[in-house]
Amino acid sequence: MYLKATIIILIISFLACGPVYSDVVWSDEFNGDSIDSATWTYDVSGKGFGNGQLEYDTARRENSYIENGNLVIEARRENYFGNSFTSARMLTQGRFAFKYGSLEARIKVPDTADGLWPAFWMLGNNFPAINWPKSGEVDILEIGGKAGIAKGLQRRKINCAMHFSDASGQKGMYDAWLDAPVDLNLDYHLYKISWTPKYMKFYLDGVEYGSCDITPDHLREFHQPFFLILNLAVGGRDPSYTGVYSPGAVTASFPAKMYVDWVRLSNNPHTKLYLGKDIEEAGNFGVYTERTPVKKSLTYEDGSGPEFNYGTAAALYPWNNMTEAKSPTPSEGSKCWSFDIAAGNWFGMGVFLPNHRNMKNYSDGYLHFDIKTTSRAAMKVGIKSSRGGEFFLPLGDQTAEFGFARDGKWHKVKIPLNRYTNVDFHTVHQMFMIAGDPPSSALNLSIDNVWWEPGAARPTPKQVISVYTPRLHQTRIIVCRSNV
Ligand SMILES: [Ca+2]
Ligand SMILES: [Ca+2]
Repeated sequence: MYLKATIIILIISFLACGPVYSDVVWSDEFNGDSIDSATWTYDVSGKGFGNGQLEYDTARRENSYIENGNLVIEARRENYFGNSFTSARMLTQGRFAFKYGSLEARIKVPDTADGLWPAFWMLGNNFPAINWPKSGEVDILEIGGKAGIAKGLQRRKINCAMHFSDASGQKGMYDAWLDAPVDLNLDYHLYKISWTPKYMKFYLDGVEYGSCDITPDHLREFHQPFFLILNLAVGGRDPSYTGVYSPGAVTASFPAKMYVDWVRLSNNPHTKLYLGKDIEEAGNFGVYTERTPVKKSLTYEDGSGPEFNYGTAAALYPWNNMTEAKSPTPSEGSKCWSFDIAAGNWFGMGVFLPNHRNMKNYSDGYLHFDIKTTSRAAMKVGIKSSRGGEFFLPLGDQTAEFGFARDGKWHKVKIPLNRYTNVDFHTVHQMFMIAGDPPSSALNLSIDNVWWEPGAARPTPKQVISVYTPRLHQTRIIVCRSNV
């Protein structure tokens, strides 16, 4: 009787002691009609991602789609812009990231023999603004590697891996390998990472096979949010994971399909979610303003602090040939940026964020800044994103395009942000760049009052019709090119 009461009290106090962990706090079940463009975007490239991968990764429906409650990534053997294969590499950067928790996926991998390399993995949210491997990489599942091929175990040998900057600043790596008891391409299996402030542990079907202590100081990268990647790579030039170096050496059957039934994140007491809709900026956004009414502003550091790479502050980096000059009277407030630029050498600077901002609400808005110079030198203004790329727009030479004039007075420039094609506005990490080719004579350039104005809200498209922003003319360009 006494024992029973104690047990009941224990149960009651357990239930009353706060949140219950191991709840699924985020998932993509892939049970809808189409891939959720609010969660997933694409790396579109045929350049091999530093691994010499042979495929061209596309955002086409042929290479990724929903079927019977699964995400399917389909690799094909076909000529595409000079590559011999196509596939897809899907990411959640700027849409979904998390820190700490248990992330598990139910995946049926294709028969990898030989040359296929399916992966379920993550990169640190500050990639690529912060260089790999300092940004951190975590591979939850890789299969199809040359170590398996050498032993005839390419359908069973899997690994997990972590890439980081080690205590001496060199490339560091942890990995663990497992020979599964069955060929993994025959059915779905569960691939999981359990991540706490103390460790990362890796599992196949609930059985742990890898564990790494992440408490050493030099593993700071594993205490920031990570975003997810699902992809199906084909081969790669030397050195590569598969050791299958040429299209002719790829013996796997095509089309090859990687099925993902679901991806689920369960929480622990330290879990934090970073959902695109929660982190998107709204209202006028101050890049470098004092009095202009803005909802939020960047704060600046010099970029040298130990936590800068993982924080939200910005740094102004003069890249080349821009020397701080005595300020003129600012156009706004009590300070401005002013630079002396020498003749005969290219110049450039940027407002750098190690961690991107979600500026999706500004893709149809405006970039505003005040500028003052007498120089006729060629100049261009740019923005850079972590996905997609960077884009520089030339400022009119002697004209008043966007409000720019070169008469030595302050001018207010207003550039429509939809001129910045190829920028993923979900992941902007250079919010204002200005650069130019070598000028024929020395000049002074002053800038002030830099801010972003949002555009009118647009409905979210049901399907991904272009990769980074739902802008129809980009889609037309892509269609034209693929018909050539
Ligand atoms: Ca499903
Ligand atoms: Ca100012």
